[in-house]
Amino acid sequence: MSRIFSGVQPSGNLHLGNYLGAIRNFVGLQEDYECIYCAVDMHAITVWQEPEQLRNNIREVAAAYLASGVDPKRSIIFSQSSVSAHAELAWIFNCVARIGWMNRMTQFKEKAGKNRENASLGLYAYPSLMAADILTYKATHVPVGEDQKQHLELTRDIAQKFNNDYGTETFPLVEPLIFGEATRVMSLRDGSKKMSKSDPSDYSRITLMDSRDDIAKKLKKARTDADPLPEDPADLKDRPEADNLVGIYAALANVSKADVLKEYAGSQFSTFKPALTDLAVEQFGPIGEEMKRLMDDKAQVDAILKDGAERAAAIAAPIIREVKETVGFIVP
Ligand code: AQP
Repeated sequence: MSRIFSGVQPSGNLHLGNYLGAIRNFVGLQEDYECIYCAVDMHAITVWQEPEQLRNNIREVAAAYLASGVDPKRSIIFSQSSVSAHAELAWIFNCVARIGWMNRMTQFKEKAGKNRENASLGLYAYPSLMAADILTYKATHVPVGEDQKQHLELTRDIAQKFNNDYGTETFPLVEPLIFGEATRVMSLRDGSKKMSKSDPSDYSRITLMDSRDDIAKKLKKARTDADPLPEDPADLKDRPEADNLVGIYAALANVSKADVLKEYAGSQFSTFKPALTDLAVEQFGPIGEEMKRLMDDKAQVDAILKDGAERAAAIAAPIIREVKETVGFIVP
């Protein structure tokens, strides 16, 4: 059976983009793949995290997986730092990857901003750790949003260079799995920026734990233009904010943008936004409730994370051993 690995950073404010781009798809994949889902806490500390808040955010990611329908008996749910193979393989990959490859990563440029000299070394080496996350388990498929495509290409480059350098077939070349109409959900305040946990404006995103009132308020304030919705999705091309809201509706309703426009062509946003609010509340209401319940039951979440860490470590152990022997380390 092919193996899936994917992760979400526990950096708080889990949002609609994380859900539609990643978490929602994790559930269905359990039918056909062996799935390993991680709270990637070592990635999160590439930018400053308050320790107590981080612990809470790790549980929030686990709760989001569980509340969305990931079954912890069938799939593995754990935190990255609890399996040391990730860090060990990341170091080996730091020695395989080239500086020039890292220099091309657009996410580093976006996240480091203008003050690049002051960014952490971890933020720069992030894609190498991401490659290690996936290849520690020799995963073959990775469900992600569009924004992670470049990092997955780099994972393939690292795997290929490792295999070539050592003359082995150690690592598979992973394939991204990108689903649906909202593979890149944009900010509600600015249709040119992706929806993100770290955006300073709460109004830029809908989070999984938002109440009905929060969702209604945020969608009401969401930036749009003055025109009614068109009939043809192609006419949304130069209307990024409108395109984003139609894409979100389509993804939540599991239909195409064309289907949404069949129903709402000619409507103003004053009609469309309340309909979108109802749809979002219908989907996120139960997930948010269950997340809150789980977050109040730390013992249950921690037990699931512990069990997941043990099962993940058992898969990683022979792989990391093989890699160390290939590199020429003496493995006691
Ligand atoms: N806006 C988005 N649209 C679709 N998918 C998205 N993802 C993130 N943002 C969007 C997908 O969510 C998964 C987890 O992402 P992450 O936690 O690793 O971090 P990120 O991609 O850096 O996401 P954020 O939310 O923007 O966090 P910050 O603000 O901390 O950088 C990934 O599969 C990603 O594709």
